[in-house]
Amino acid sequence: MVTSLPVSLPGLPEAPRCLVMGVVNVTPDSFSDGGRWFRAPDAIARGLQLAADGADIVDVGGESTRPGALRISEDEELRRIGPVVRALVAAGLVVSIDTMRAAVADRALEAGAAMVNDVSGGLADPAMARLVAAAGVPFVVMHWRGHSADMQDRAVYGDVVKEVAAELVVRVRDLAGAGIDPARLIVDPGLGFAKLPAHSWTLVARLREISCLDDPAAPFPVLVGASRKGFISRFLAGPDGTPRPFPQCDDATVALTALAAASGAWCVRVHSVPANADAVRIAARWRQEQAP
Ligand code: PMM
Repeated sequence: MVTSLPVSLPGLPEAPRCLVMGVVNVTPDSFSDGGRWFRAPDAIARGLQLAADGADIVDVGGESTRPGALRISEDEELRRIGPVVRALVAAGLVVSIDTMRAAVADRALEAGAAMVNDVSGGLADPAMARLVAAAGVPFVVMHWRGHSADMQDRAVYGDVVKEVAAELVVRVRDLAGAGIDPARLIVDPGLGFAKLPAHSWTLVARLREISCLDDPAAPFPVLVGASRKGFISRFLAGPDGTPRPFPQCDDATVALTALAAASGAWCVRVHSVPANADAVRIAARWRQEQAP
């Protein structure tokens, strides 16, 4: 069992289908679109385009989390995201802030962001849980084992689904203990984060177990970030073994979107929206026929 759609989360759209979150990386070096939207006017234009293409939520991030990435300062992160969040909120978009820092989340929420997407699930900054609890906004708890600089050293699992679920259970309990209403939590398997390609494939194929964590009667909404990830580009490598360049992985991302949405994902986080927006609608129609 996964959450039945629509899911009601304060400040976020409700739809009887998987939602589409469009990505605006205000970074010079992100995994998949490095540098294209680094200047604020370009990032704002990109966010508006994603919404025009059908994104339900626009996710703004100022810090790259590509494997091996080093952290930037808080001031730099604030400088990158501030004008972009303000402009997209002013344009009426539903904005999510992708950050591991409470101060950055705070500034974005003040500017009108509707949710916090923390790839560390609140582990990187001890102030994050209190901030989110006080704000009462939806919070994405992604599975995370450490910062990008050396996270791939931690990609060691016996049973990846059981271990990711067990570690998410601990996060959910800690966050609830810090005062966050569990009904505002969204879980995310963290594809590519301390995961080898085989781990990401297993997780994306078994979203139901991630949704349910330790209680099949109380599933969580699941966010899936497969778009342009390394496990796709490596799987689609050319005959000489060269991974397929990220921008050419969008068709494959759409295929995974359809599969994730058909298995009940609440939202997919994607870099290019139009075909993914079609895919979630096709999946919803498909699911209608499967209802008992
Ligand atoms: N992946 C990236 C950044 N933020 N947030 C969530 N919740 N889930 C993800 O999988 C995720 C994320 C890295 O991707 P990018 O730098 O290519 O956008």
